[in-house]
Amino acid sequence: MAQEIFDKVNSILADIQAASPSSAEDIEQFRIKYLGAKNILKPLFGEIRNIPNERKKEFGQLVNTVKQTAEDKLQALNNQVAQENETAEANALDMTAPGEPLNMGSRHPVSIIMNRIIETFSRIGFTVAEDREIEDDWHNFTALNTPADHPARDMQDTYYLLNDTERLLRTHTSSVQVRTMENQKPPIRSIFPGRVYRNETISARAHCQFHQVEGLYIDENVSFADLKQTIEYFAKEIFGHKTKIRLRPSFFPFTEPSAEVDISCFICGGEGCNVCKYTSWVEIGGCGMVDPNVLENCGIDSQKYTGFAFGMGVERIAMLKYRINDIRLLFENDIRFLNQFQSAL
Ligand code: 2NL
Repeated sequence: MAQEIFDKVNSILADIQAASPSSAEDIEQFRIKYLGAKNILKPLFGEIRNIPNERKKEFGQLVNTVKQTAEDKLQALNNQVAQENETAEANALDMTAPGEPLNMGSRHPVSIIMNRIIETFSRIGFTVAEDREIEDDWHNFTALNTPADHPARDMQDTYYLLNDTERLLRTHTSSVQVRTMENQKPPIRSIFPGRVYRNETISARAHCQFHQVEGLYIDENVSFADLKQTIEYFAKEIFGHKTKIRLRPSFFPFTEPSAEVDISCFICGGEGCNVCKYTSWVEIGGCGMVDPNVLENCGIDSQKYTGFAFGMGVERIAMLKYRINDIRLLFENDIRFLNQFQSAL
């Protein structure tokens, strides 16, 4: 009688060891059968009284072995299923699928124009110089013949540093030209691109920061004719070869004589339109012969050397070329605006 019970338990143990449920459902059936609340070992406990005392301990150990075996098997089966799921997930990644296309960026219109200006002057031997945006009074104003009572120096027009009124945000890249003249001997033939600041009320036409390219050519016998030829070359390269230029007498503290640079209207070609305000001419910058005082301030012998200088606002050129009617569009970085320059590289 007792032996029969032992045999039964042993056969259950053999069944557990032999079992190989594979689906989640079969594993659950295995759990219910051997470890569930109504597992098949339970009824055997009732028969424990039929086992002689000297074999009760042996029976207890056997039943524990059966339970432990079932638990270990279940654990192993669950681990295996988890592993298989992970592998299936990894296999779901199709390594041969084509990649997601990268979003291509585009250059900012100001950068496009800036690069074109630099390229254009590079071709006729101008090098590029850059320097700091926080300047001192000397390099931004004094060396440039700009007297202390000049309106440009007013707190209203220039940004000064709070605790240091000697320092300011440069209002033009002429400050870089001063530094170049102080540090280099003529001939000097360079352009000076960079960001500049003016204390303006922001509107469709003005901003408190913008970009400039200025230029400088100093050597013996540099003449106004050289200036005019250089400007004409530049205007034709940027606005097309039919472009004409007009130099209109003007005033800058750092040049004498000075002139505003106009180009023939590249929109209407002289018919009259909104862009040229029915004048046939569009202003693109200013220029002049470097004032001898400025040369002397920078340690250059004004008896021996002459030079010309010019300057233009890059935003203005970009707005003209791309027909942009509000300068703020160039600083807002609205992706819908910037995306329109994808192909303008
Ligand atoms: C404009 C006009 C100009 C200059 C910039 C310059 C620099 C030195 C000496 C002499 Cl160091 N001149 N720069 C000269 C004439 C005009 O810019 O309308 N800019 C936006």
